[in-house]
Amino acid sequence: MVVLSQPALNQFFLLKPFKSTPLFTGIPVVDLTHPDAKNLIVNACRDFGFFKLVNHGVPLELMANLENEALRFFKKSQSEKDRAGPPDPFGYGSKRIGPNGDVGWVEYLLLNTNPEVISPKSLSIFRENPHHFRAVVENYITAVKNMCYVVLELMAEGLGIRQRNMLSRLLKDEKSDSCFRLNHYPPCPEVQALNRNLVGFGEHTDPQIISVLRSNSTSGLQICLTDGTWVSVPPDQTSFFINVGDALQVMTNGRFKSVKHRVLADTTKSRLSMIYFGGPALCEKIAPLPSVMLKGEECLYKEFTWWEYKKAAYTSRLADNRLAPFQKS
Ligand code: GA4
Repeated sequence: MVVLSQPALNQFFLLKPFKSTPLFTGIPVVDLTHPDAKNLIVNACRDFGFFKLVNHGVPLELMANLENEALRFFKKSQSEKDRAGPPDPFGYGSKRIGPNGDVGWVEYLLLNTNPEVISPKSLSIFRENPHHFRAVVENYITAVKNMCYVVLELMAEGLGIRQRNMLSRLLKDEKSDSCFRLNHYPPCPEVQALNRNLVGFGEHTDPQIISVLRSNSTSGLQICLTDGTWVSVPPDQTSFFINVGDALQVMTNGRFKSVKHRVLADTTKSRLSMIYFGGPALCEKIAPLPSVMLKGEECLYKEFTWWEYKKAAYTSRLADNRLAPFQKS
């Protein structure tokens, strides 16, 4: 990534007056092997829309292998990386996020995880990048998906849904519209002198059902608590961080909140994160699940297909409330 001068940084990236956010010690931690995991998950999703998952069973080696391959990719020359872009939406992207003018101090690879519709661009990324990049990505995603099914099944149980696979089936569907993102936030020493924060990835909620994030040990991730306070998430490279997405907020009729989050770039250390976004098939109807609703409870959202929601999402800016048009007045 090209190092920018101070005026250029000001021009392109949202620099906020520096406000130090201490590492927050109150992030809920869920041990996947705990006998009460289902209730811990439900409470965390209700109170934070976010939790840290430990004892998850995904071999740490898979994370390390992918981190190495990703770093190998991001170390390539700009022109080589650009050959894997632009992101449409899949492929390599730098600084520009989405199609509507959002920018951040980040470069990334956005990949489709559905083998049925894996885009030619993703295939060419793997062809041009040997060292088993593809196998390493696939091994990681397979393990994370399996873990995610367990989380969603416990969640369904905790919500009192009789059909355990009510949520996990959406991701197990071979047409599930899930994707995977590798984000690289290079260090930016220039910003230290400015006493400002440099936005790596601006505030947003994830559109899908659930997101599973793993990062290296560089901090930067912040979440917005229900009272509107932003707090920094202490990094933990051996654990996963789980986000509730917009679709799950709708399906639980607002019991779970999709968590607003953002990433600030670091002045000295690079941050590497890998995120699996579990989404339903495009034709899937999203609406509050009758099995979570109480007798007489009003639906807060209109029914829509995942395709309708995605179409609207891609006309939005990152910070927009994408659920607003689907809310019942
Ligand atoms: C946010 C979550 C995922 O990173 C993502 C992003 C997507 C993109 O980068 O192409 C979006 C963004 C995300 C939400 C609104 C639209 C679409 C950029 C953007 C401005 C891959 C996703 O699914 O939605």
